[in-house]
Amino acid sequence: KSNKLKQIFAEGKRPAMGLWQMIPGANVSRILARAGADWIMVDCEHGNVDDAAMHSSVPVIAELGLSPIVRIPDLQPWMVKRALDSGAHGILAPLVRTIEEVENLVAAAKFPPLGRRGFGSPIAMQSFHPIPTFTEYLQQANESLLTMVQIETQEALDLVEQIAPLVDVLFIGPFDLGNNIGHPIIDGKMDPELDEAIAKVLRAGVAAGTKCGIFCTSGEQAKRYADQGFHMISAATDFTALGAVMEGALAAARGV
Ligand code: 3PY
Repeated sequence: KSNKLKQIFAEGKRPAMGLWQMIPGANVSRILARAGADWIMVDCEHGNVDDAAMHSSVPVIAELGLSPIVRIPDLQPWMVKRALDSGAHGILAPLVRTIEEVENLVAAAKFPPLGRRGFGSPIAMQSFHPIPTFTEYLQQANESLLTMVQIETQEALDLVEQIAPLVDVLFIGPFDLGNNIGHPIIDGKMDPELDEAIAKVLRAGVAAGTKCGIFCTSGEQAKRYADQGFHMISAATDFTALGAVMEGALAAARGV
């Protein structure tokens, strides 16, 4: 119930726009949520967000009506369990390389008989409105919680048509994808081969009926991917955005 991101996907009228949280704290989550996003990525891979910080951010985002999504640090099933038990509406797994890894992640995210997730979800249930009963949560979680993997390695790019039907979202990490296919992003410039790799992921997603997401570093870039048909796009990251605003204020104060 009330998984905003899933609802936007189901309506299919517009892309779901998100913000990226790397700085820990419920107040950071609150500011990002009130900025008007549809979803917030709580980044436990590269962000400074540990298990306790994840547990304080995820409920705040959900209570404000957005979808909290957790990027897990690595591909361990227990990380999927912690993220979903904290109340995340979905998980994003970085750097997948094999079908087996994807299948194991999906199994970790689903209750039996579809998967191997353990049941103990009173905290997770608080992330939905109205709060479901234990039975309702159990009955709805497999269908409602979103599984997402990052397509950002050569191996995952080669397998993308096979990965697409297994997950809800193929999410491109353009920096890692560029690095891993031998065309790193330099000074914000993307090689045509990286553009083609990104287009390939979108084609595979569209063919399979799987949503496609991408990490962006600016609203302008996010708009370009929205125009191309991406379904889930991040527009800014707290750490970078905060620095840019502070720098701008100081420059203005100094008249430069
Ligand atoms: C990438 O661009 O590689 C990402 O995963 C964004 O954090």
